[in-house]
Amino acid sequence: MPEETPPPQPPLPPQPRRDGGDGAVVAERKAAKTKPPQLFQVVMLNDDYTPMEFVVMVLQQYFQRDTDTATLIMLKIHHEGRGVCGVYTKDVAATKVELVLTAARRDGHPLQCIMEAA
Ligand code: TYC
Repeated sequence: MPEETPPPQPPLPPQPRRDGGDGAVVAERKAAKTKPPQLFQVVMLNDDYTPMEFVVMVLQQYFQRDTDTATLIMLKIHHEGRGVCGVYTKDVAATKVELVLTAARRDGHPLQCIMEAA
């Protein structure tokens, strides 16, 4: 008996296209590879000799604080022993510490300023 040819099949229903139908390739978004940078707080320490006015000036000049905020931060340091001047990426925090210490030593003050991981 001769082999039968299979009956013609109905056309397949249209398949969903992965390219939006216009042939364009769509780039799928990958998870971001970059982590947000580690942040550091610049902390100023109290001492008995640095004038209050100098500390307020430092907070205004190097940490962009207005006079009222700078005064509040200075008084907090004076009463509690330490206070946060601002929070920055590592390089910016290190530069601010350097600038503050340079200005304090230039004017003969023992002011201490450190950075610590936020
Ligand atoms: N205690 C200082 C004074 O009485 C003032 C002062 C405030 C010093 C903050 C340092 O980080 C400081 N003159």
